[in-house]
This record gives sequence, structure tokens and C-alpha cells, in this order.
Amino acid sequence: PVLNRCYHFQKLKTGGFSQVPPTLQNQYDSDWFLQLWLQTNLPKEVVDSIDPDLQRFGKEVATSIYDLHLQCEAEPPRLEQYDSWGKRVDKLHTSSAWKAQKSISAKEGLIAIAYERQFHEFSRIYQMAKLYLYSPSSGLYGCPLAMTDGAARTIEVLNFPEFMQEAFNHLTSRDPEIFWTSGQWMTEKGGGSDVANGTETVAYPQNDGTYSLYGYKWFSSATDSDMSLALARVVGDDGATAQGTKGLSMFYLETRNSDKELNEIQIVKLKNKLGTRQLPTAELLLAGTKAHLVGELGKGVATISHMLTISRMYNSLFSSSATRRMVEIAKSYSTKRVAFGSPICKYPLHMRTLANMELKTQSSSLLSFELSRMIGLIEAGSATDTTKLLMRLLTPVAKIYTAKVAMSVMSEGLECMGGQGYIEDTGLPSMLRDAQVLPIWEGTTNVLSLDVLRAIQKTDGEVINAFVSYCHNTLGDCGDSVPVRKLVSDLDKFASYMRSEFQYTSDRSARELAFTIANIYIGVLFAKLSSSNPGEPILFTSLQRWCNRDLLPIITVLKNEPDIKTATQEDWEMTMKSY
Ligand code: UCC
Ligand code: FAD
Repeated sequence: PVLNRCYHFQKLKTGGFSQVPPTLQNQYDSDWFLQLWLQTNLPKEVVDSIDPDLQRFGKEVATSIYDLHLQCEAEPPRLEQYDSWGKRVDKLHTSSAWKAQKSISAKEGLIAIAYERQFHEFSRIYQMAKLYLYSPSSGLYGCPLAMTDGAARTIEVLNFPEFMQEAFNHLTSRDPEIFWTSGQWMTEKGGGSDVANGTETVAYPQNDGTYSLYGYKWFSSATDSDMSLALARVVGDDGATAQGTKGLSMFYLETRNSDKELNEIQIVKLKNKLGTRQLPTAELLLAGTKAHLVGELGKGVATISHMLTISRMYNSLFSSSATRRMVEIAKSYSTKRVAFGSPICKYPLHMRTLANMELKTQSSSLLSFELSRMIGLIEAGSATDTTKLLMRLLTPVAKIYTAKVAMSVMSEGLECMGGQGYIEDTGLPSMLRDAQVLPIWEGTTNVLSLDVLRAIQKTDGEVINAFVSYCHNTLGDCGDSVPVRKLVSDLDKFASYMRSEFQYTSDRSARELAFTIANIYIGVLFAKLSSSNPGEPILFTSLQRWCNRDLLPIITVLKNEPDIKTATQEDWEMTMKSY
């Protein structure tokens, strides 16, 4: 009789219960927040035009493209350095799935849409919506796309230098046979944040007007790219180079010559990484790489910042879309997993956990969507000065905010799946591993917080005036509810802080400053979306919950601290005691 009761566990049987896994629905259909944002920010005829494409793509990213995503992870790139006869070949092998992602990117117009400008200033929004759906299923192909778009934009801003015209056509093509991707080679061993002091790569002028680059690039993500933009120091006739940022210039190079041989580049090794394993990140030796100087001599950082603006915008978008995907999966699982007799979605505590994740996702998405709205206006030539200033301020703000949110939601999301969240076969842990790069590359949180501070100082406060007046004007159209009044009051407190005490803001408080700007602006975006959609009361709930938080860490933190010098000394002593 005992054996009879245990029949499930006899022989090959492993038990009678199988958990129904979480499912991915059509990622456009299931994303009411994205749809509503598009309907609010696009003219109806544009929504009507792009909706069928987004519907179709939303299904593919949840099915066939998602399968490729998993395959990219399962078959990471491999480097073959020597052939069987000892010849150095540096052959990079990538999976068929990775190659398929390139083809999909071209065919879907993931870069092209932004440059065809069929929908004028709304083209970026359309592109953003597709990238938002695509990136969590892209097997990290979104990374080369970010740099590709950044390169195309740089060429456009520089007014199409003749030797880059053809490259632009490749970068923005819809034909997979023609489509190119670009790399971005800045980081060297001595400094990724501080390229001004870390860059050792030198550029020797050649008789034909080109340059030969010699150096060691410490991180190259898109090692299979067709071209790259790189920083190097031009060597003068006297053999000397200028040090610091004034010595840096930007170069354009093609990674292979007309015989398809590497352009005097050695792929020294592939990086062994925590995540982003799908991506062929390598260390590269430049041993006489033929390159063209682009932009002004000694203005390399300013020139490459056009690329950084785009790739940071992508970073924000991909952070928020990864966050959205995790919430989708956790939500689905909550309806399928039963514990203590009920589906876990029935437990208020679990639902509160999910709702907090949802609010973070909405906040993050709002910021990244907003960047696409602004860049679209700038590119179409219809941006006001205020929009241009806001774009400069909000690009680093959005990058750091969304990346930190992505990490926190990835961690919480895995926990929502219980032990299964920790199991590699589910495909879930890679979401956490991949997200950890988002706050690091394209400028770390600290470095971009300092960028925010610098953007404010460099414009002598003009950026902040634009921010405050834009927020005020927008809130003025958002009614007179309690959360809107709270936002106005917080904005006033912030403006007053910036007027009277900003001069005391040291580098030490740059993070709090950047996150305060993010919090207020997100509040304004919630207020705008909610007041534009009175038929969606749940948006008002998001606004209320958002405004119930402490939105002003720059004020709260500084209020509770002794003066900067003492606080900095305390930091040192707390951290370094007995070191
Ligand atoms: O990580 C990388 C690629 C990874 C893959 C990308 C995937 C993306 C998404 C995919 C998701 C799945 S590539 C490496 C990225 N590296 C960085 O981001 C570097 C981080 N460090 C910084 O941002 C620093 O703040 C530096 C390098 C910009 C600081 O350098 P300097 O030399 O000290 O810079 P200065 O003196 O502050 O600025 C020099 C010039 C100034 O202009 P001028 O000369 O006209 O006065 C600045 O105004 O550059 C200008 N500038 C900027 N302009 C500097 N930063 C900016 C900016 N953000 N926007 C406009
Ligand atoms: P460091 O600059 O040494 O920073 C170390 C720490 O110091 C950070 O926490 C930083 O926030 C902090 N810090 C630095 N300066 C300050 C300061 N003034 N105040 C306060 N804190 C500070 N680079 C490329 O050029 N091309 C690529 O394709 C590329 N791909 C990458 C792919 C991956 C997977 C990774 C992980 C990195 C990649 N990078 C690439 C490099 C990346 O951009 C850099 O690693 C990043 O910018 C940080 O530079 P670093 O590693 O030199 O760190």
C-alpha cells in the first residue's frame, strides 16, 4: 500500500507535477503603456501607419526572434587566432543566430527608419518603439546597433565627409547584404572614463592624407563590425603628441581592406565576461591601421560625443525595455505559480512587489521615450533651444537612472520566479548578468553624474533654467491635483536650491543631483501622460505613487550631512579604516 501511494516516484518518473512556465505574449499587444504613450505623442495618422508593423513585430520578438536570442546566448562567439598551418588569421566565429539578428536589423529598418525620416520628427519615436520591442530578444545585437546609429548620426552632424558618405549608406541600409555595423573604440587600459589621460593610441600622418594608427584598444564590443570610430593622438613632425583632451582626435576606419583582410588589426583575445556573452567583445591591437581624421584636430572627445549621445540614448531605451520584459515574465509567472493554495498573484504582498516593479518600469520607459521624442525634433530641425538644452541634460540623467532601475528590477524579477529565477536553463539569469553592464559602459554612473554637473556649469545654469521653466510650463497644463501641486512645490524647492546653494554642490553630491533631476522630470512626464489621458485613472495612480516618494535626494541628503569637507573626511575614514 505504501508503494502504491508513491507510484509517481517509481522508475523514471520524477513526480506528478510540472510547473507551467511563464509565457511571452505579443510584446506590443501586451504593452498598454507603450501603446498609450505612442497614441499620446504621435498624430493619429502616424499611429495608424506604424501600428500594423508594431503588431507583427511584437509577435516575432516573442517567438522566432526570441528563439534566436536564446541561441545567441547558447552559442557565444569564438576566436580562431591561427590556422592549422600556424598562420595568424584572427577569425571571429559568430553563431548563425547572431548573423540572423544582423539581417533582421537591416530588414526591419532598425537604423534606417531614423534616417529615412518618413514620419519627420516622429521617425525616431517609431524607431524607438521597434527597438524597445526588439532589444530584449536581440541576443545583445542592440549593442552594435547603438554604435551603428551613433556613427550614422555623427556622419550626419559632420555634414557627410566625402570619405564617409559610402559608410553612411551602408549603416542606414535595409539590405542585409549592404548593411554595416560600426564599433566605437575609446577605452584603453589606462582609462575608459578618463580617455584624456588614458589614451596611448597614436596616429601617424601618411602622404596620402590618411593616418596609421598604433595602439591597444582594451574593449571593442562590436568586433565583427565593418567600421569604427576611434580616438587617437596625432604625432607631429617632431614626433611628439599633445597630452590630455586637447591631444585627442577622432578617426574613421574600415575594419577590413578591399581583400577582406583585417586593416592591420589583431584581435588579441575575446573578453571572458560576466554577461553579454553573445557579444564578441575583444582586445584589439592596432598595428598601422589605415584611418581618416574626422572633425577638428584635438577635438576628438567633442566629435565622438555625437556618437555617445545616441549610444547613451540606446542604453536608456534598452535598460527600460529589459525592465519591461522582466516585469512581463514575472507577471505571467504570478498567474501560473501556486503557493500556499493560491496563485501567487492573489497575495497582496506579491502584487505590491510587482506593482513597485511596474512603477519603476513606467518611470524608466517615460524617460527613454522622452529622449527619442526630443532627438526626433532636433534631427528634423524643429527643436527649440529649450529642447536642445534638455537633451544635453537628460541624456546622461536617463542613462544612469534607467540602468540602475534595470539592475534593481532584474534582481527583484528573478526573486519573483523563486528558485527557477536562478536556473540558467530558464534563460532568466542571463537577463541579470546582461543588465549589469548597463550602468558601466557608455559612462559609469559617477562619470555621467559628473557629466550632468558639467553640463550645468558649462552653460552657466542655462540648462537648469530651461529645465525648470519647461517643467513649470508643462505642469501648468496638468490640472491642480494633489500630486501636481506636490511636483510644483518640489520643483520650486529644487530651483531655489540651484539658485542659492548649487555653488556648494561638489562632485561628491553629483549623483544625488542627477537623480533629483530624473525624479522631477519623470514626475512631470507622469503628470503630462495622466492629464492627457483622463480616461485611464490608473495613470493617475502611478503619478500619485511617484509623487509620494522623496523626489529631492540632493536636498534630503545634504540637509542631514555636516559640511562637505567633514562628510568627505568621514567617507574616507569609514571606508579606509585600517586599510
Ligand atoms: O562603452 C562603450 C560602448 C559599449 C557598447 C554600447 C552599447 C550601448 C547600448 C546597448 C545596450 C544593449 S564605448 C566607450 C564609452 N565611453 C564613455 O562613455 C566615456 C565616459 N567618459 C566620459 O564621458 C568623460 O566625461 C569624457 C571622456 C567625455 C571626459 O573627457 P574629457 O576629455 O575630460 O572631456 P571634457 O574636457 O569634459 O570635454 C571635452 C569636449 C568639450 O567640448 P569643447 O572642447 O568644445 O569644450 C565638452 O563639452 O567634449 C565635450 N563633451 C561633450 N559634448 C564632453 N562630453 C560631452 C557630452 N556628453 N555631450 C556633448
Ligand atoms: P574606470 O574609469 O577605471 O572607473 C572605475 C570606477 O571609478 C568606476 O566606478 C567609476 O565610476 C569611478 N570613477 C572614475 N572617475 C571618477 C571620478 N572622477 N569621480 C568619481 N568616480 C569616478 N569601450 C569602448 O570604447 N568600446 C567598446 O566597444 C566597449 N565595450 C565594452 C563592453 C563591455 C562588456 C564592457 C564591460 C565595457 C566596454 N567598454 C567599451 C568600456 C567601457 O566603456 C568602460 O569600461 C567604462 O567606460 C569605464 O571605464 P573603465 O573600465 O576604465 O573604469
